[in-house]
Amino acid sequence: MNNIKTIHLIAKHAIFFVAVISLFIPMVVLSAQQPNLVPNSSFENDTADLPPADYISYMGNIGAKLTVDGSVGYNGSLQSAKISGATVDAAYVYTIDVLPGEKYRLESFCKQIGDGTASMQIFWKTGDKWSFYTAMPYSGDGDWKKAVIEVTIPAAAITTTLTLRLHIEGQTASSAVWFDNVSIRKL
Ligand SMILES: [Ca+2]
Repeated sequence: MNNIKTIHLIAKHAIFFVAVISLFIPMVVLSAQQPNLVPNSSFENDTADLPPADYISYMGNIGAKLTVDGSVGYNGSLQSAKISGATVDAAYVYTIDVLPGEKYRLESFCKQIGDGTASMQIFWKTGDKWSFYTAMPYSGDGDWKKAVIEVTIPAAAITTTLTLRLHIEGQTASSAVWFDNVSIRKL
């Protein structure tokens, strides 16, 4: 009887041990990647048909519409950030504080229909001066495309912000662009 109890006890502990190990395996895998500094990066927590809460919405012309689309999303997700009617230009803007020498990787997904040039752009500011700019254009064939930029903040910078712009210019009335799964990660 005691032997049976002992076997049950060992079996119980073995199951608990496996369960604990299995909890740690995903944490070990995830720890290889730095956290995403963009909150609500898939726009799933936003209210559809309103501007995304965590971004500044910029529009260069009256009539541009910048709202969360509740029926379109990257990789089967339900929502994304949409821009339409940007006959001049428009953008979703997100800014973080950074330090000299730091390295960042920025990613986003975009799809567009109709006319217009969509891009993911980054700027940074040293004091009052915009000191750096680069862009990664998307192609406009209606499929989701990924844009990636890796950048190192200049060692000479003193007070610096890094600004991400999800940008579109030159749309016609029937054109639309969607952005989703935005990330800024420290490398
Ligand atoms: Ca999404």
